[in-house]
Amino acid sequence: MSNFIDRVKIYIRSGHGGPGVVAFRREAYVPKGGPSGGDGGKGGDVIIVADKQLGTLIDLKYQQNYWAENGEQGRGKQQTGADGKEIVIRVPMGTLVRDMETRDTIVDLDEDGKWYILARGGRGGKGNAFFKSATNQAPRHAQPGEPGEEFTLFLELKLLADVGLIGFPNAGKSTLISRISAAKPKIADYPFTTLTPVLGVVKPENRKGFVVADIPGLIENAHKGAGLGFEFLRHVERTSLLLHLVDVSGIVPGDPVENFIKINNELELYSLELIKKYMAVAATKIDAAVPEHLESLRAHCLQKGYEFFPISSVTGAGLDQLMNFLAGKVEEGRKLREMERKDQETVIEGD
Ligand SMILES: Nc1nc2c(ncn2[C@@H]2O[C@H](COP(=O)(O)OP(=O)(O)OP(=O)(O)O)[C@@H](O)[C@H]2O)c(=O)[nH]1
Ligand SMILES: [Mg+2]
Repeated sequence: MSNFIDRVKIYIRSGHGGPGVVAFRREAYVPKGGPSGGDGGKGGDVIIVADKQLGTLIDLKYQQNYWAENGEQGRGKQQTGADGKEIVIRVPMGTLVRDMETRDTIVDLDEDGKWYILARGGRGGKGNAFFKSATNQAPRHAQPGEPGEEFTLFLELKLLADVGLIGFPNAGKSTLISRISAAKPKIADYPFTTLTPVLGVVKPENRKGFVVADIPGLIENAHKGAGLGFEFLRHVERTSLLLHLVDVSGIVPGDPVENFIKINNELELYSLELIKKYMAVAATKIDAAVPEHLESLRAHCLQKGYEFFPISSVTGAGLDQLMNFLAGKVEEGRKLREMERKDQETVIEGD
């Protein structure tokens, strides 16, 4: 099994509250002491937190049960029992917690350090000291603790990146990310070299950095499961734009324009949201280009209104221009989202 796991099922249970107790003081020379039974402790919570150090849900594949401790029962002398220890589940940034049955999203852990209480520990029961009153000086009852909560959850990781690389196997996606970032994915001249997504941070000079996601190649009929199917497209769903890489060197079989259209059809079959995303096109391997391929792709992109970048990850041609463009687009996207967020806030304040 690969180390990259992006979907897991887990079982969680918060701790039960400890029961309150019935006890009476025994003191020298006091024939009958008052009620002194303490309250039970609170059960432990189950908490989930996003950790940017993590990149996979693999740990949760091996450990699927998360039970927090129960609260202790109350003690004599009006002492409260100890609270049960909480459990903290650490997951990669970008993990969505969903209800197992409905698949509704319970929480989106989309920021480092963001946390959420998945199950609250039960309250401890009151001891008999609590029930002492003017009319009942010696209550002989205590409360049981509240039960904890129990859930089966579905965790799904959707990586957070700004730019998603899309293209046929061998289009040169991994070579590009290895050239523009510190990421070092495997590169080879056979299809499906990349089997799991890889993130790389790009930092062009004088620009804000951004994150690029390299995912396994797509082929025609991916929607029917061909190749690696749609398995990894969820990891570009949250990007602000897509960069579609098209080989113009002839290493990828077929006509580049037809290849480009084939992949776009697959994206559309995957989700209408994805195909609506902004897309730019990079013609790859121009150091070894078949001139007609490069020109027919350029003409198609011009006609369809796609921003077009001829590049070579070997010689570095066109890369600065492309990185500048991507940095600008990412920044635009961030500003737009920031504005949308502010708009929403004003609406809430105006309510
Ligand atoms: N001449 C030339 N070859 C390139 C260039 N970029 C990539 N290649 C070669 O193209 C082949 C495929 O490159 P990869 O980067 O592994 O392609 P990929 O798109 O990641 O492929 P998958 O992981 O299989 O989807 C490798 O043999 C690379 O060396 C380029 O700019 N010029
Ligand atoms: Mg690759």
